[in-house]
Amino acid sequence: MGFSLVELAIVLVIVSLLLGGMFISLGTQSEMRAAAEERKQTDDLIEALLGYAASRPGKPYLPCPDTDGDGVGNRNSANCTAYEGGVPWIDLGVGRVDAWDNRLRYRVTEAFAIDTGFGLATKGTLRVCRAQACAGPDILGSELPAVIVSYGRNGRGATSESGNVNGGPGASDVDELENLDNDNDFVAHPPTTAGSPGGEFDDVVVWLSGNILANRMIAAGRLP
Ligand SMILES: [Ca+2]
Ligand SMILES: [Ca+2]
Repeated sequence: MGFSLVELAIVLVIVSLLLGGMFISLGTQSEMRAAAEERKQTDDLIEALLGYAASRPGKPYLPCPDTDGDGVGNRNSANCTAYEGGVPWIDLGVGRVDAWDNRLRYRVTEAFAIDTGFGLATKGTLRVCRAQACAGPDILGSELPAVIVSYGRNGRGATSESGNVNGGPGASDVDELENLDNDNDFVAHPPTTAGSPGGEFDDVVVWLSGNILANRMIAAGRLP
């Protein structure tokens, strides 16, 4: 009794398929864990922004972006040096790097970051959309005070932990490019592969709603 060569070949094929399946699913599992970790981290960052605003002396305001990579927001007297830059992780106490060891991006509306404080009538200028064109039905949030971006597993365009800037997205990856162009609009949607309408995309984008910010400041007795 023994295996014929044909039987042996069949067994080998089955074993290799099973092993291959196992490795793929382990890889996918660890990727899913990293993505879940990242969503949790960015949610914590929004909470930290709310806490930061509530704990300012005088009227509440949001931190400035970190423009020199030391984790502290850069302020030039009352105003920020720039309104987009790194997450000021020292000021916030969270968010030094994302789940893929790249630094997180932070954009804030000028009127919310000025250290004389914002009020209940202050409006944000930032928008998050499902697509780069940001047409009416694609708008997920507008008049936003702040947006935070993790550049995802591919990390394209992100600044690494050691301060190097990674290669950027391709010319057709318009949704990821929108999250790197230093303007008021950002794109958020589930990951897509190359060749999709907005190109390859894996960024994790979260935003602070003006209404949630106002509500928390009222609840904390800091506004009106
Ligand atoms: Ca990305
Ligand atoms: Ca943009």
